[in-house]
Amino acid sequence: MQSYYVTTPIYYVNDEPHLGHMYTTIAADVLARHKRMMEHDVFFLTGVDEHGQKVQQAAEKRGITPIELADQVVQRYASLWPELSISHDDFIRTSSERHQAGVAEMWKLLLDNGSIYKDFYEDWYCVPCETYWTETQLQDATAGEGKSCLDTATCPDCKRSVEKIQEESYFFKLSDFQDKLLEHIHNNPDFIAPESRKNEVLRFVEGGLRDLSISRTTFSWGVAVPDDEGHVIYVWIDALSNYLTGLGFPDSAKTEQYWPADLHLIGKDILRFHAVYWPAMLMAAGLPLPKRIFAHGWWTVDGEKMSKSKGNALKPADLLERYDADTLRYFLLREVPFGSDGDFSENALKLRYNSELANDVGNLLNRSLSMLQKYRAGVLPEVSEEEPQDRALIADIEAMQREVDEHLNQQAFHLAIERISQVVRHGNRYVADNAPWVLAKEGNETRLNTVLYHLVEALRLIALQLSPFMPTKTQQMFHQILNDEQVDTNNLHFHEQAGWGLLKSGHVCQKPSPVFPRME
Ligand code: ME8
Repeated sequence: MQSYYVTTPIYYVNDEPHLGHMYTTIAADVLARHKRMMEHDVFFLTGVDEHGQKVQQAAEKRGITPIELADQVVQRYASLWPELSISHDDFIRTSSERHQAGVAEMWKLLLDNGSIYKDFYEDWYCVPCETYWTETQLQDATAGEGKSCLDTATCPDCKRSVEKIQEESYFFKLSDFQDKLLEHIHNNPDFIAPESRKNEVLRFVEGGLRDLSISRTTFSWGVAVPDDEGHVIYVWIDALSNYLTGLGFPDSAKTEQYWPADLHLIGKDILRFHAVYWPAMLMAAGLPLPKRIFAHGWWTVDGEKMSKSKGNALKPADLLERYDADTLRYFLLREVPFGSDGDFSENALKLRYNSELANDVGNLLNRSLSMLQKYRAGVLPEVSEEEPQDRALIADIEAMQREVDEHLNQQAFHLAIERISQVVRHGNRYVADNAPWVLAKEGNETRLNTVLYHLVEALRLIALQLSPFMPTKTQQMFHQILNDEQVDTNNLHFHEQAGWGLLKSGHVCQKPSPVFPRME
C-alpha cells in the first residue's frame, strides 16, 4: 500500500489557537481524508511547539510555569480538532519524552557528522519569531520614515523589538549546504510550492548562507544540548525535528514506513525554516528530504494582520458558534487559492455558502429527492435507455473524479472544489433541460425514469468527492440518498464507491430534508 505522510506546523503554545491554525490543519485534513479514500496508508501529524523564549516569557507574564501554560493551550487544541472533524493520526508535544529523546539523537547525528561547532554569538534576536538577525540584515531592512530596522531595533518580519544577544553558542554549518540545496531545489521542481515561494527560497540561498546559531544559554525552557547542559537547543532545531520524532525517530518501524514526508504544509511565515534549515539539517544528518513543502498564504481580517494586541484574531469558538465546521472548512479552502493571501469576511462566507451550497448543491439534492418521492414514491427506477446528454453527465463526473485528484495533488483546493461545483451546476442544468415535471405530465415514464436515476446517482458521486471537505454534511447527504444511517464518511473508498451505476433500481431513498439551509 502506498504511504502518505502529511504534516502541519506544530503551533506555539504562547497563545490560543486562531483562524490561521485552523486553516493549515483543515487543509492537511482534507488531503489526509482524500488519500485515505484513495486507499493510501496515511499518517497525518499535527502538534504543538512548547519550548523557547517566547513561550517562557508568555508563561512568566501569566505567573505560571511554561509547562502549565503548555498544558492549558494543549487542551484548547485537543478540544478544537474534533470539533472541526480533524482526523490526525498523532499529536506531538515537544515537551514529551519521545520528542526530546529524538531531538537529542538528531543533535548527536549532526555532531558526529561534523556539522556542529562551538563559538560565540554576538548579534540580534527576535523573540516573537524566534529568529536570529545579523546587523547587516537589520541595516538592509527598512523600518519606514527613512530608518533601517537597525536604527529602530525592530524585526524585519514582524516589526517588533529585537534584542542584542552575546553568548557562547553552538553553530550549525549551514554554509556547507548552499550548493547542495540549490542543486536539490533545481533537480526537484515540486519540492517547494507555490512557484513564487520557491523563487523566494532560491534568492535567499543564492544570497549566501551563514552558519546558524543553534543553542542558547540565557534561558532554560527547551531541550538541553547532550553533554552540555548549560546550553538549550535552538527552538527551531527542536521544533523541526518533530516531523521525525512524531514517527518515533530514531528507531521505529513508522520512520521506515513514512519517512520522507510526502508533504509539509506550512504558512509562508515559516518558509525559510522549512525550505532551508530543515533540508540542510536532514542532509547533514544523512536523511532523505521531504518530497514537498507547500507554503500557503496569509489570512487577514478587514485587511489587517490578526494579532493579540489588536484583539482581532478570529477565535475558533466564536466562529463555531455562528457557523458549522463543514461550512468553515469549505469556505476557507474555496474562497482563496491556497498559495494566496485572503481577507476573512463573514459576508463573503455567507455569499459563498448561499450561492454554492444552499442554491447549487442543496437545491440539486432537494429537488432530485423530492421529485423521486413525488413521481416514484422514493424508489429508484430502472434505466432502459440513455441519451447523449445522460452520457455527457456521466462523462463529466468521471472527468471530475480524475481532475479533483490532480488538483489535490497540487494542493489546489479551490480548483478541486470548483471542479465539483461545475458538476453540480451541470446537474441543475440537466434538471432544467429535462424538466421532469413536463415528462411526468406527458406520461413519458421511460425518460422520467432515466432522468431521476441519473440525478440521484450523480448526487451520490458529488457527495463522495465533497466528503473530505465536508465530512458531516456529506454524511447527511448520504443518509438521504442511501437511506442508511450507518454510512461513515471516515471510511469510504473511491475504489469501491466511485463507479457509476452502483445504486440499483428498487433502492429506496429518503425524503429530502435540508442539509444546506439558506443563511440570512
Ligand atoms: O510558527 N493565516 O507556530 P505558530 C494563515 N511553532 N495561516 C496562519 C496564520 C494566518 N493569519 N496565522 C498562523 C510556529 N497561521 C512554529 C512552527 S513547525 C516545525 C514550528 C498558521 O503558532 C500557518 O500555518 O506561529 C503558520 O505557518 C502557522 O500557523 C504558525 O503557527
